[in-house]
Amino acid sequence: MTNQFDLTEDQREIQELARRFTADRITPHAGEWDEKHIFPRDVIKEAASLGFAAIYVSEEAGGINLGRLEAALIMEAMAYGCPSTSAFISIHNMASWMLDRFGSDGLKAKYLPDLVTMERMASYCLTEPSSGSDAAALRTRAVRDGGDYVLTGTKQFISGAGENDLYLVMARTGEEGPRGISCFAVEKDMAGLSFGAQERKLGWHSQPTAQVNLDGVRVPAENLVGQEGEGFRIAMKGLDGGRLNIGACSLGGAQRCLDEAIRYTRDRKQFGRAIADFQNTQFTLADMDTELQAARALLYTAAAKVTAEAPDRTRFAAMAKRFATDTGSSVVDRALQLHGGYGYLMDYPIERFWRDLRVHSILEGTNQVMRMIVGRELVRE
Ligand code: FAD
Ligand code: 2MC
Repeated sequence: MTNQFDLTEDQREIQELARRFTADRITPHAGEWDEKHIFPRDVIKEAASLGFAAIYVSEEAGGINLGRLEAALIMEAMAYGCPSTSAFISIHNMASWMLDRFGSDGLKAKYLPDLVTMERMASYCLTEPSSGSDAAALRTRAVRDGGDYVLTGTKQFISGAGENDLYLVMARTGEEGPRGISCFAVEKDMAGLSFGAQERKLGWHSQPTAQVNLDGVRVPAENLVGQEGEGFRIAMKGLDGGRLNIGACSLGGAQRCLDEAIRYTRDRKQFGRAIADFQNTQFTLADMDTELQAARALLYTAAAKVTAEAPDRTRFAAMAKRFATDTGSSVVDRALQLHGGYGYLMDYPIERFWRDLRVHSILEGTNQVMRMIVGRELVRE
């Protein structure tokens, strides 16, 4: 029975690979990336060389064809060094999977070889200035004109905007609501595509965020991903996995802060003893560990359900995202408190994790929207 809850040998191996890569290539530099707003393109491409850019992309398309639990393990491991960089790679994975799963053979052949190596990097464009949580109200239009679609509209808060090479854009080809939405692969240098100024953010400094403006962009009809009207469902299916990964990024970041807090409270002395000796410290650490373990167990269960395409996968992914991101932020906050004033300084990594994890309760669907997804399903007749 106990084996049921253990990782397999293969899963441990991939986790170990991701941990080693993080320790060597991410952790030593993450503070500088944050402080100087450096986008570590080369290190991200190195992650791709390990297969981490196409974790659940099929082998025929060049991916490593693993499940969502393996993806969560990799994201969690990389977030131990830098949640922002790990999350960036997660979004690329989500977009690449959408192309692999729903794109035509021609579209896959055109883009996936460069996406799996991250020779080209991909963004996911759903949010608009007037539609965030209510994503199905989006206004960007795609009008068929001969062999092309002409796209016009604005996408807001797009991760990777300006740096990335391919944009999966959800746009309206038909009626109001979710059924009138289609998904398009738009290249960075297509005429009419431009980017807003880089947003100045609380965290996620190692990756760019900006508006994507589409001003009559002509996109060949073969760049439609899936069928007309399928775009919203494709976008939501992508997010089932994306939400797991964001939750995993919170778990990895919070685990790092818990480990830092254990180390720090053993060293730091007040009132003639290590602050780790105070019962308050031990109780706080105990709660942090307990809550992280609980969040991890839920997230891994949800990941197994998304891999298996279980009927309740969307509800579990939403539950796990909500719980892991709230728990992660709360654990980091307590780690900061245990560091006292030093936790507030950039000399220690905690404040960076505090800032980076904060946005995980907002993006890929706010935690209120996650509750809405879960609650609606619970009371559905
Ligand atoms: P709103 O939808 O306006 O919500 C404001 C508040 O109202 C929230 O607290 C929300 O929970 C609450 N609310 C809204 N509706 C309800 C309701 N029915 N019941 C209860 N409460 C409700 N989007 C992309 O498409 N691609 C990206 O790559 C991307 N990257 C991002 C990167 C960053 C750094 C950030 C900050 C955002 C990113 N986003 C991206 C957008 C993100 O998904 C949205 O910010 C998020 O979905 C919320 O939308 P909104 O900001 O418009 O807030
Ligand atoms: N998988 C498959 N299909 C899904 C689905 C899923 N996970 N979720 C919804 N659908 C289908 C659903 O079955 C329905 O199909 P049909 O028309 O055949 O009945 C259709 O999509 C519409 O779904 P809803 O009726 O649930 O649509 P509604 O508009 O009521 O609510 C909601 C959808 C609120 C769940 C969605 O708008 C949402 O998730 N909002 C949050 C937006 C969001 O997460 N943005 C993240 C942007 S990306 C980001 O932040 C990054 C950092 C990358």
